[in-house]
Amino acid sequence: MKIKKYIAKNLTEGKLKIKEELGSEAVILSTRKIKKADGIELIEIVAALDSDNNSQIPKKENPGKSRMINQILKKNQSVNSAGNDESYSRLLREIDSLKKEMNEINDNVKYKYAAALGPIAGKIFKILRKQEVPEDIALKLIGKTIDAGANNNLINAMDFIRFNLRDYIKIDKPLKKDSTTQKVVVFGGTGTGKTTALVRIGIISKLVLKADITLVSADTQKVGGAEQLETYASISGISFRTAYNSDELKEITDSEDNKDFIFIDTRGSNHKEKEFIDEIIMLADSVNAQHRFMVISATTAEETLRQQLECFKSVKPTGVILTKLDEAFSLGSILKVIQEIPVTYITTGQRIPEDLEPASKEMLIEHILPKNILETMVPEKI
Ligand SMILES: Nc1nc2c(ncn2[C@@H]2O[C@H](COP(=O)(O)OP(=O)(O)OP(=O)(O)O)[C@@H](O)[C@H]2O)c(=O)[nH]1
Ligand SMILES: [Mg+2]
Repeated sequence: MKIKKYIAKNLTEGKLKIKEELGSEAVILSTRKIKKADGIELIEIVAALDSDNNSQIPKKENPGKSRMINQILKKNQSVNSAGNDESYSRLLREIDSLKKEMNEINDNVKYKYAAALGPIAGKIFKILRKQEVPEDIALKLIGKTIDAGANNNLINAMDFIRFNLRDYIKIDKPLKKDSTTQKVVVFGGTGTGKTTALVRIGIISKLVLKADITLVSADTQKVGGAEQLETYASISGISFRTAYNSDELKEITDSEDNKDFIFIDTRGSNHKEKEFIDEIIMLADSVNAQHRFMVISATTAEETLRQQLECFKSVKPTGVILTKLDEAFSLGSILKVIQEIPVTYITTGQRIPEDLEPASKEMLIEHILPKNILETMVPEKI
């Protein structure tokens, strides 16, 4: 891990410096404002780059398969050191065929219903599962396609499925001013994009809705957590407060009751920690937060998503902010969440505030099942 401190005039300049020196994989650990002797304000940013940057490492494969491959590799090493070329290439062939076999087994499990569904419905099933659409939803969609007689050819069937995906997506409208002070809490797993999403919504509310707003950080446990939000607030000319517990948060919201919105940032943590979930519930309940946005990264694995949904339900989320759509490979698994809780906003990059949009069914369907999906798939693979 390489850690470096940067001093810059503002966050944008600092980010540029970091990108130039550490590259785009670097992460910002903390930010704080500092004052020079002449009174000029600067920003100190601490950034880090994991030297064993593992973003290129493929997903963990079947442990049994890894064990077998490791055994072969071990064998391979000893044979290779003995200089036996013939055995060496035989072992490489063995590994290759083992990999193929394992891939076939994985496919057979993932696409287990494909053969029974017949040629067209079977292909659709494979496509939906490749896009990570949960098995039960894929089967329901196919059932509907067959019932409607829309499975006579693949193109028509896919259009029908795309249209019917709407039934599995809930959408909510973005925030609007009213006569009350609306309290908005964001919560979710670590690094999902809570703080940046909150800042974006805050800036857009201020600029587009002409709303009077305050940003509050209740993320006081993480080093630099509150400072990150404070920096954004000061750059955007938005008032900022820090709350160390739910009593302080209540005092702040009571004293700011002339505002249109009070946006509350919380710390990210492991959803499996009950203490963390209780803390979020306490914060949101103490101020009667009307909007409770669960922030979910579109890159989250299917099983983690399922667990997060289960654990965060007790916070009574009113909406989802779906982040990092630009980084997601396939989005089908998100259906499990968004068929229950409406998506309000999506984010598609790191720019603040530009990369935030109100959610729409059409756009989500395009991410889950792109119109050109049949052109992009290798025919023999479906
Ligand atoms: N590519 C991409 N990056 C994003 C997006 N949204 C946020 N990020 C980046 O994700 C990183 C984490 O964002 P934060 O807003 O700090 O996440 P957080 O959930 O507040 O993090 P913690 O408070 O540490 O749990 C930052 O580098 C953001 O720029 C997005 O839509 N796309
Ligand atoms: Mg944060």
